[in-house]
Amino acid sequence: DLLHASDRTSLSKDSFKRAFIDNLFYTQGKFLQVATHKDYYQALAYTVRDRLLYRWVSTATAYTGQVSRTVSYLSAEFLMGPSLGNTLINLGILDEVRQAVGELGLDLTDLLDQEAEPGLGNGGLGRLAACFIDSLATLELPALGYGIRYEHGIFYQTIVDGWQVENTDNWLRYGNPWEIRRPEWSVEVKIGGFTETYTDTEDRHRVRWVPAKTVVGVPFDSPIPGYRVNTANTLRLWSAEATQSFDFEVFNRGDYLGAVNKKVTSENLTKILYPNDETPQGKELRLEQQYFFVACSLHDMIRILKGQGGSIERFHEKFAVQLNDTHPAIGVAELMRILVDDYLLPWNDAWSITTQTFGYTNHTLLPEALERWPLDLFRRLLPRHLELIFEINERFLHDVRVAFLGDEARVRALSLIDETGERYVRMAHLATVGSHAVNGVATLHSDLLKKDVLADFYALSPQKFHSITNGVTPRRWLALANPRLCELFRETIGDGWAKELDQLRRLERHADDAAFAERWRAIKLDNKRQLADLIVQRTGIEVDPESMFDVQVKRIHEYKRQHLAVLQIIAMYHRLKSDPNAEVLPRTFIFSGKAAPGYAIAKLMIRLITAIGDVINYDPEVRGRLKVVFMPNFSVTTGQRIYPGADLSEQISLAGKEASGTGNMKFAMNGALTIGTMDGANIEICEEVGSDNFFTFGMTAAQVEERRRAGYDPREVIEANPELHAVVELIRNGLFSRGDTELFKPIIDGLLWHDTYMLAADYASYSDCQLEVDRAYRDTARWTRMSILNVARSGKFSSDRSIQEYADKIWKVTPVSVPLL
Ligand code: 26R
Repeated sequence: DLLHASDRTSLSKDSFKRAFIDNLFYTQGKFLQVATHKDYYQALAYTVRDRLLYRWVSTATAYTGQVSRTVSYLSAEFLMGPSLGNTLINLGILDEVRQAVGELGLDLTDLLDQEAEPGLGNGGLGRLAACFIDSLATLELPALGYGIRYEHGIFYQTIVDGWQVENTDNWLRYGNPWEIRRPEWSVEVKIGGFTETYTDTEDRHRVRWVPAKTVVGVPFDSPIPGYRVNTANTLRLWSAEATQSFDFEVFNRGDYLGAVNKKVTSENLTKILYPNDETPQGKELRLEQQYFFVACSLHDMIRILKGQGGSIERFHEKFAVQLNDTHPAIGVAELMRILVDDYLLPWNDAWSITTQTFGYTNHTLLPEALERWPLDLFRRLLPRHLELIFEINERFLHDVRVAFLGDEARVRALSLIDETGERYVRMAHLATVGSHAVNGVATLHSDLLKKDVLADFYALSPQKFHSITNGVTPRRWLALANPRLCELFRETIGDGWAKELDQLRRLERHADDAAFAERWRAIKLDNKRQLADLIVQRTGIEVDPESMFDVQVKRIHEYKRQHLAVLQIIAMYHRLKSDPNAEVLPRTFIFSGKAAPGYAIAKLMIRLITAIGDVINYDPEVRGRLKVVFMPNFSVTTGQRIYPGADLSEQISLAGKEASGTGNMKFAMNGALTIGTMDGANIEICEEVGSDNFFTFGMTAAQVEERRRAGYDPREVIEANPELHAVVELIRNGLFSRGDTELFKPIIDGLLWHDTYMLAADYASYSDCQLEVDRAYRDTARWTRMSILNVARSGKFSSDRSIQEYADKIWKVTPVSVPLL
């Protein structure tokens, strides 16, 4: 009763205003005359947080008495994006709060813009984790997100002279009002050292791990509110700190600098997020990070289990632990270590608990992204875990020999240890063997997993394999990002769609309504105007909102083929130059995305994009009909402004390479049409919206394989295609590099001599398809209809659907409704 109607919980406007002023005074120590926008933001954040904490405490209370299963989503990355706007949406108080701060003379949008983005992820995988915890809370499923509180997230990208420059991200600079430090739940993590055998009191042979150092993991909790439910789950991120006792020991020996140094070394552990570029080889700190957060998280789950009076034998009944790729796969060995060494469970019992606990999601087929750790490095950091992995492997390979009657080729292929050259631990194999369920993230990707990367595992245990197509949260990617479109939804079909995205189907019957189409176009145009403002502000380039906004935003990578789009843009430019009166549909090409700092070709691809922009944007003969823009520092925040303003979504990876893609879904639900290959979730988007409303081109994954088998020669293809040939020559001759014929040579040579991602093979098909796009866009009514149908049929791509599938097929968890205290 103490909580009711207080200024910390009430959602009424007046109460909110009082609380806001209160926080400005008593948490920020400021008053209206001297407060900055940052102060107002902080005061608002704390005001909203109080309302959130009320739900959080209610949720924790509801869960404590419960015997139901909890999902632990283990992910090295959570790319959350700013919290304030999303929290206002999920609590259902956005409009009231806009009014409340308005009455105090403030503009909510300005305040929302103050929040630093926690960029604790690289891209798709990290953002998926963020969408998933939003959906878990919305579906009222008990869940914890476990990850790493990096002090510096993904680097901040600027463009200098057309090149990417990386700047350190410092998201914690002004503090983070959404987190609560919980030192009382700190965990000591041991690393390094050696193992020794001993005989226990019952005369059994045991192994003891004598670690070299200890690091303390301190949890920082953030509440994750569901959409218009009382549930607020927890995101628990671990931060590394030095142990006190450890410092004193060295200090007492008089080695002050040594003590400080060791402290600094420990705290380095969670300093920085690794960009997904370098192969994992030799990245010792990365393995340490992975072990650190996994060990902390498993320890935390056991604390929770014990707190509820549960016994360790029931661990798997209390927790369903999902491994987001192989980054947390060391958890399999760690849980075995805890059960076997600390709790002295028999091996088979421990193994049964472990495999019933874990599920593993694979996110990539690219061989260079499959994690392998050199044995020496692994032994140096985790000597006991390596022994356990050997033991797991021995028992597993015994089963393999039984199943395949001594087929030693299979044994080598399946082994957890790669012994083809230098020896490695194969993390995908550890994750697969240690889990009861393995899943891909789109239908094609799951099929390819079964056919290629994990084919031998599939032959051995086909029942383990699942496919769960990714999804994105409509709360952030529609309700928050595209308020104008959502207002039209509300007037037309109500607001049930935000929780049941399939309800967007009700828009279908308006697809041929001229007045509705008119409003639809006006909204898109408004969104494009806003995007154009942002573009000029960030790049200085003026773009015409009436032109088609053709957008490709994602990490810069050869397999994603941003340079295929570049080739095509140059062809259009060439057409215009050859005939200045040529009918060229005005287009604005918008690129955005980060290249991994160590990935030279990807950085050169950015340089190529900015280079063609520098020529095309300022060529008077083009008369503004073509513009090429590279928006710096793609992030959740900029994404929220880009997707709603897009007409065309470029999803042009080589078929078989993009596991799923999730940007493709965000575009479609915001009314952009897709030009895409039959890759990842593009296939399913095309299926849902109908092939009449989707522009497909290029080889299928099967055709790619066939073509490669037949012997692929890119030069032959380029030679035979005058348009493509001309484009390659223009780049090669230095048209976009002031005559410098060396600058783009690595890209051109790659194209001519290897063309690993088969741009040449797909070029003609892509170019033809773009002409089809032009034709469709010229027919305004047709385009609008297609756009409406894309949105109306995008319901499948809600992460609520994905999470429901995980809950049913893999986790076997059911909702727990939370009463407010
Ligand atoms: C091991 C290390 C070098 C590393 C490689 C790759 C670390 C992180 C990555 C990121 C990968 C695994 C990733 O983000 N994959 C993306 O996952 C998305 C969510 O499932 C998919 O939509 C997307 O297709 C896929 O590329």
